[in-house]
Order: sequence, then structure tokens, then C-alpha cells
Amino acid sequence: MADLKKEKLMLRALRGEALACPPIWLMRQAGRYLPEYRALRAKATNFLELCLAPDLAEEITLQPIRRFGFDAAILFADILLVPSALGRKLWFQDGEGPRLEPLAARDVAALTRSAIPERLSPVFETIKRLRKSLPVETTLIGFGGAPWTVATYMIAGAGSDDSGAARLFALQEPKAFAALINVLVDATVDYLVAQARAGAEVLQLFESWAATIPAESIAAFSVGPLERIVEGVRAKAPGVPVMIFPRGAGTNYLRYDAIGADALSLDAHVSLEAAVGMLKTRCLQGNLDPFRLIAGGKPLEESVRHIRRAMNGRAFIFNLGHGVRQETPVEHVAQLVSLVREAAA
Ligand code: 1CP
Repeated sequence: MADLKKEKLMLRALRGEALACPPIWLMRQAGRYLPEYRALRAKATNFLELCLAPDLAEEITLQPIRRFGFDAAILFADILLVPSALGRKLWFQDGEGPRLEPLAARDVAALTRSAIPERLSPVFETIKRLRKSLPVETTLIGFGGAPWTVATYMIAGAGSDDSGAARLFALQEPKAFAALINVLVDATVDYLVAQARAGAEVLQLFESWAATIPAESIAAFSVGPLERIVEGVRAKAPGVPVMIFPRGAGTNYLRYDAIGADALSLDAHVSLEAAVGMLKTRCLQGNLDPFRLIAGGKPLEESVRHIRRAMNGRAFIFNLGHGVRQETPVEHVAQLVSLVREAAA
């Protein structure tokens, strides 16, 4: 009977339909700004346990849907589950973020993707449960990290603003670096296809550290690997739209646009007026400044109106330019959803 139901707004936008009111979801919509998340987090031993316990991950994914009625839910998990499934030690230091055992060139050959189906099976179970528990109009988004972004954490052992350790590794150990990117491409295809088969309806690739890639390496480090992932996912999970978020790509957004993904996510630094004319990707997504969501009031209203006007007539999904920040007042998120759903653009 599914074909008799009206298609979900999010999927209509991804097929290229310009809707009067765009669908809305927010990157990091589940997380620390929500009191109900903090309450669950306090009970768990650690963050990894939350990601790998289907009952908890399902509940956390549903929390922002219950509160705000977003058009899409994003699976509660983390991009660093892939390196963990490849055999790297991963832990989350409270208050400090993720930590991995730093990877050396000699460690690359030992990375194998054979354990992904078993080690990440709780994630696929969470997806199956969510397809039953989500409201019928809500689209379920699965995700993974882009190889470069994941490699930066694997090599440095933590996040860093300039990805210096990974950049130096790529220059000093080019063979090991290429092998690492290749393993991550294949592992990410496996992981995303398994998410789609479990019930994820859309897949997002996070290239959160696109800004740290020198221009001459964009093709080898990021655009090429993402092209191979999109191709691999389309071959094995046809019909599941793929969205790419190359945060901070600047003028290199044009290179990501040429991949021909189903949607391109714009950070808050991209001018929408310029993007509309230059970018050919079927659907665009973004790009509210997360600090306007913290500020609320006029700054929020003005920006929402500006974004809606600029994107009027274009297939578009409303989102932030990066994730919801911890200090964001929950009332502002509710205000945002009603502003986006107001009748006129
Ligand atoms: O409670 C806590 O201490 C954990 C904070 C937290 C949360 C809520 C982390 C640790 N990860 C997540 C969930 C998460 N991570 C989701 C799912 C839910 C949602 O979006 O609502 C997603 C999609 C991610 C993706 C992710 N993890 C990215 C890409 C998106 C982005 O923000 O750029 C990245 C870079 C990570 C790594 C990571 N995991 C956690 C943190 C704090 C970080 C960033 C650390 C750093 O760079 O220093």
C-alpha cells in the first residue's frame, strides 16, 4: 500500500521538486542541547554504548522528532564507528570529544573491513526499529564520514582545526595514505549499503574537514573518493538519494557539485545567490548560521526569510550550515520550525 501514500516531503525535494514550504531537519538535531538527551547520556557508561545499544540509539533519534516534528530523522550514531569496526581503538573522553589510537603508516595494511557487518550490526538493528517507530511522514537518514574527514581523526587520534597530522602523513607516506583512503572508500560503501538495506531512506556523507584540504589535493583526497562512494552506493542500493556536506569547501564547492550527488549541503559561508546560479546539483540544503539559532528573535527571523526567498523555486531542504550547538535554546528550534513552515516564502 506504500505507493498509495503521499510521498514524504524530504524525498520529493530530493527528486527535484521545488516545494512552497521546504522540508526541514537539522544536523546534530539529537544531542546535548536537549535536556532529554542529557538525561539519557548521564545514565550510559559512555557515548559508544549509546551508539551501539539499539534501544537507546532509537530513543535518542526519536527525541527531536517528538519535540519538533522535523521532516527527517538522522540515525543516532557517529562517523567514527567505521574506524572502530576497522579495528582501531576508539573512546570518547567526557567533555573532550572522541579519541582514537593514532594510526601509523605500518598500521594501514592491517585494516580490514570484514568485521563491519558484525561489529556494526547494532546500528542496522536501530535503523530497522526506527522504520517501525517513526511517524509515516518522517524520512530516515543514514550517514557516514567521508574518507578524508575520517582519516584526519584516525591519523591524529583526535579532531584538529588544520588536519595537520593527516596532511603531513599524506605527503610523507603517500602509498600508505592512498591505501587508507581506499580502505575507507570500500568500508563506507559497505556501511552505507547495509544502512540502506536495513531501511535508511537517504544517506548523507559528512566531509566536515573539507576546508583543510589544499586545493591541489581536493581530487585525490576528497572528490574522487566521494565519487567512488556515490557510484558504489548507487550500484548496490539504487534509488536511495545521497547527500554530500563538504563543510568549508569555499570555491571547491563547484568540484563537489560536479559529483552529481542528489543533494549538496551548503555551509553558512556560501552565498545562496551565487550558489543558485552556479550549482547544478538537483537539490540544495542548508545553510542557516548555527549562531543565529542560538541568538533567536530577529536575527533568526531575518535569515530564515532570506534563505526561503533565495531558494524559492529551487528544490531545497532547510537545514543549518553546521550542527546544532550545545548552547542552543530549545525554544529557538521550535521557533525555527514554525518560521520555515509559514505559508509565504
Ligand atoms: O554526548 C556527547 O558527549 C557526544 C557528542 C556527540 C554526539 C551527539 C558526538 C561525539 N557524536 C554525536 C552524534 C553524531 N555525530 C551524529 C548523530 C546525530 C545527529 O546529527 O543528530 C552525527 C550525524 C555525527 C557525525 C559526526 N561525528 C561528524 C560529522 C558532522 C559534524 O558535526 O561535522 C563528526 C566530525 C563527528 C566526530 C565527533 N563525534 C563526537 C564529536 C564531539 C565529534 C567532533 C569532534 C571534534 O572534531 O573534535
